[in-house]
Amino acid sequence: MSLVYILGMAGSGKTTLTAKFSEWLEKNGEIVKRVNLDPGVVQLPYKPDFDVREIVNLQELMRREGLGPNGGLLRANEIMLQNINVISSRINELSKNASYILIDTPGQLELFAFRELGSKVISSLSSLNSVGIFLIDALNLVRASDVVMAVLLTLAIRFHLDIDVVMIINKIDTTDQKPVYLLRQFFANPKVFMEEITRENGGIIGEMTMQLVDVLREFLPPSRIVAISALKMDNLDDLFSIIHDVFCGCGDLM
Ligand SMILES: Nc1nc2c(ncn2[C@@H]2O[C@H](COP(=O)(O)OP(=O)(O)OP(=O)(O)O)[C@@H](O)[C@H]2O)c(=O)[nH]1
Ligand SMILES: [Mg+2]
Repeated sequence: MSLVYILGMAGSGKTTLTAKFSEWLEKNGEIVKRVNLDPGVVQLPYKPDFDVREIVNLQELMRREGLGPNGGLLRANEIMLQNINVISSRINELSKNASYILIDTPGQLELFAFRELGSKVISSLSSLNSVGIFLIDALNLVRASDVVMAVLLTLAIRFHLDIDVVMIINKIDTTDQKPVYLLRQFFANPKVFMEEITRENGGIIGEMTMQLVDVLREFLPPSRIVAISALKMDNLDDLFSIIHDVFCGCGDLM
């Protein structure tokens, strides 16, 4: 049984991927459960097996307590934390009859990845095999410095949540291969990547970024680059394969 946390910035495609990847896994014979941990989502393109809105629904909460969207989100976060045992026991229950559980996380990355909620959920389920998928919108990977930011964020999430996190480029149907090229250079060809950085940023920023790249490469193992289209269900076999590699600690690098 594998627990897959689907993480990413607002609008990166978490909910779409939860719907489409679960459909893909089922077509390939897996038993899949879907969990929605976003209290603010209005409509889901999949039928959740556990929906956190049973505990707290952002729209209702805002109305009831007269809160704005940000205050509402913080309050919803607090209520989810108070109910962490319910959340983890419901997910644990689902794990008894599943080969995969896909967890769709809240729209605001920081709510799950950088506050107490995510690490509490993950540590309460630490007996289950867990991996994080960090979705990056291909449209946000146009410059080498965007790659540095994406890698930094991936590492920050990994440190905070204390699980393996793999970077996945999403919405590849909307761009050319530039995002894949840039990420590949970062891992495979640091010299070319550094040249790209120097072209983009001169002076102190360029110097700082180059030093940062050296440090990041030291802490991030080389990885195959997986670029998918959740919407069009393209390359979901690559996603499946990289998740499998994380769990078995095998697979080819690059
Ligand atoms: N072209 C394209 N659009 C996509 C893809 N994946 C998601 N989208 C679109 O991106 C928008 C946001 O998708 P969601 O799945 O709601 O993203 P999310 O990360 O769950 O959004 P929040 O939960 O609000 O942060 C929707 O319009 C999707 O149809 C993709 O692979 N390609
Ligand atoms: Mg969503």
